[in-house]
Amino acid sequence: MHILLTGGAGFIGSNFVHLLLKLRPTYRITNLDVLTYSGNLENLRGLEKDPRYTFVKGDITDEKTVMPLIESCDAIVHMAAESHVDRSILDSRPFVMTNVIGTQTLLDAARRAQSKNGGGAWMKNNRFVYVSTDEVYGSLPLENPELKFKETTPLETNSPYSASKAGGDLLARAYHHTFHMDVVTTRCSNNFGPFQFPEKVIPLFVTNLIEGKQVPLYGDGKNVRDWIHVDDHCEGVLTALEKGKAGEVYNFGGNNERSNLELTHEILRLMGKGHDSIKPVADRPGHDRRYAIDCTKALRELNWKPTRSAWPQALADTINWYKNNEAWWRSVKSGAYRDYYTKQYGGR
Ligand code: NAD
Ligand code: TDX
Repeated sequence: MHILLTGGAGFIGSNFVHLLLKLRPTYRITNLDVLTYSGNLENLRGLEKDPRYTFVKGDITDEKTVMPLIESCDAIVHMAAESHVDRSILDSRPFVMTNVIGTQTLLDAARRAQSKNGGGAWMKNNRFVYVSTDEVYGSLPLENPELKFKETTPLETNSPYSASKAGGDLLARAYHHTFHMDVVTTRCSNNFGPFQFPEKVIPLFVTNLIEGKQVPLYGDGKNVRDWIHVDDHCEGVLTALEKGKAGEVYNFGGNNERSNLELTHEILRLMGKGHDSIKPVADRPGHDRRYAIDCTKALRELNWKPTRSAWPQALADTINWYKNNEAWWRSVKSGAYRDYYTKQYGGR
């Protein structure tokens, strides 16, 4: 099996590459990534000489780049995206370009591609996995803790990020319906783990605390997220690729709901810091209140369940990874990140 992975130099993509080469030693993987601020080849260090792995620098919106790559692979796992909600609030255009036009470019190239070795239309025998997010379902109220997102929950996007991801979901659905393409969509909750860009809340807070800084908590801190370890998500994507049914959507979550205040207290406790390290800041505009995922379909149909997400151990291991990999995040924080945050938020 030869997989074309998009966005493999990012947080989830690079973890997917490492996991796949470990779990499926006979698979080959080609990583197509344009290396935006969040793409980092350091995440894949050591793989340069692995004959099973190839890196191609290129943009998913460029049809000339993607077509030959699709024609030489057996499946596509599409993860490339602009992924940060706060950035989408400041400027939504790159989100529409990559998350909508990029997804359309890939789907359309896959529809028109020929299989390698003259095997007819690529889409007849090969699968396209679209990696989406639980944010496409919108927001749940805090008052009804029993409510969770199911695959049948209507899409009700609130941020430019989630709207652009949902554009991809709808295109993926349409290409299955109209052209009978073998498309499977996955929707996962908030990931944590190694190599996450320190603009997302966990690596931002952990690295700020190592640097002796405060952590900027948005609004009243009561917003809830369901945290899943990135390896559980990556295994979910792999099972969707191997066992999912064409045209279906699968939710993945960690069964690990926490308010941001609970998350922050847990990080402070594990890092031996006090409440005075919290800096309350203005809320994110349009901030979704609660995400919670019902992943019983993935358990029932894919035999998938999260096994590495349980706290406090998984969170403590992640904190230790950032403590042990200071060079990685310091170089990230001193470059694109610093310029961006200094400009937008005065360097918090
Ligand atoms: P990330 O920002 O860390 O990585 C995104 C990668 O995509 C980067 O390597 C970047 O260089 C690449 N990329 C961006 N635009 C591109 C383009 N036009 N062409 C080629 N490559 C491009 O993001 P992540 O957190 O690893 O998220 C990966 C995927 O998973 C995204 O589709 C995201 O929507 C989805 N997702 C993320 C989470 C989460 O908690 N992080 C949860 C659910 C779903
Ligand atoms: O400085 C901060 N302070 C804060 O209180 C940041 C960056 C975030 N937060 C809050 C906002 C959210 O309620 O923490 C929560 C998590 O924020 P993010 O890490 O930015 O994640 P979120 O907005 O929930 O989106 C993430 O999960 C779904 C990913 O970034 C998406 O790519 C994914 O699709």
